[in-house]
Amino acid sequence: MAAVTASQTAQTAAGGEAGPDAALQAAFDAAVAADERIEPRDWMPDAYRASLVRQMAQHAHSEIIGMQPEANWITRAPSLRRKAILMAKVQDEAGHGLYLYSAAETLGTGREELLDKLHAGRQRYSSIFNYPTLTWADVGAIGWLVDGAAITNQVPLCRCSYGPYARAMVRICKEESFHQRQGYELLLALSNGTPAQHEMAQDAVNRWWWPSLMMFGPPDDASAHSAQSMAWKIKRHSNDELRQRFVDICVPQAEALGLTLPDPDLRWNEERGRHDFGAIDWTEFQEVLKGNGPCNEQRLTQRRRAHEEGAWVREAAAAYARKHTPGADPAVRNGKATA
Ligand code: FAQ
Repeated sequence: MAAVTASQTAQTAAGGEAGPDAALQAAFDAAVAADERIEPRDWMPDAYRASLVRQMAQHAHSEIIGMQPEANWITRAPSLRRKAILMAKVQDEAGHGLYLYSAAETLGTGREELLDKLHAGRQRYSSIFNYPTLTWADVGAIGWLVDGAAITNQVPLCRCSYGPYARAMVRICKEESFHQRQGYELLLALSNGTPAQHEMAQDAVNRWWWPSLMMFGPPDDASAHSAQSMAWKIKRHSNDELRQRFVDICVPQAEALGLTLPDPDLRWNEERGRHDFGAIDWTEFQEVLKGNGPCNEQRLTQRRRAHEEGAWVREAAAAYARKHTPGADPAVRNGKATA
């Protein structure tokens, strides 16, 4: 909303009949309708701000908790090449978390507060990261399916109405697309390998397929936030629409991989021009959201431990920043102060 800041609109509105709030709301609505970006300095409704913080925090938390399942395999990667790729990928996910926490901070919510809420179990992260990585093939299945689902969901977020979130997503999507390809390439190598390797790849796909479909969220008729988020152009498509898009993308890719998607009801529907697919186990999804998935406890415990063990890094970085801040107390700059 480049042209209208909150103070400008308030001044204009002061002389009008509708009052400042109505004028600010009208300017915001007009900016959203015109597909302009809302920027941090712009006025926005409290509920829009709160919903963005909710979604962006959940997204940021997913990126950093999402490092855990694959990081389990860094020490056991089967070659130096695979290890280097996996380390780079896991590091990218940390970077995505940082972009997203920074973007959320532009809404006035500090990352310390968001992390405290995550650690206290008061904010969510994606259900998908509560499943275990049992074999090396799971690294491939995560890249192909989990990163693939993430891209399908996140490419439309590059056009999100909130500028900092949209811009963060552009960069994230470019990196996720490499992640998806590395997973696909890994699975292809296993699928074309020995019978045992092929079976390992198939087993991983069998376990990750349904949880990947759940990543898109509850069905549209049970999605509490979709209608409002779509009206605000935070979300551009509904959960079911993106899930369908993902299924349609995956079917030919699975064929090319020589792997079977574990759904007997999956078939092309000529009339709809889309694939029909089987019923998702929403009870399992709700249980995972309640904290009862196979790895919920392990993931949060590990996250809290990593945060505690990283306290000295945060303190050192803050001390370094203070020391190099122009105008800081010279004693602090010279490292003589202990505060
Ligand atoms: N897991 O009303 P809706 C990644 C919650 S990043 C957990 O439909 P909304 C990269 C939802 O928060 C993956 N909770 O909600 C990577 C809400 O709860 P609340 C993360 C879920 O926001 C790859 C309630 O259910 N991506 O994978 C889930 O309109 C590999 C009602 O749902 C993003 O976060 C779920 N799957 O739509 C990293 C993308 N689904 O807040 C490492 C951005 C729903 O009322 C390795 N987020 N819930 O307590 C979004 O697009 C949306 O937030 C949705 C949910 C689509 C996830």
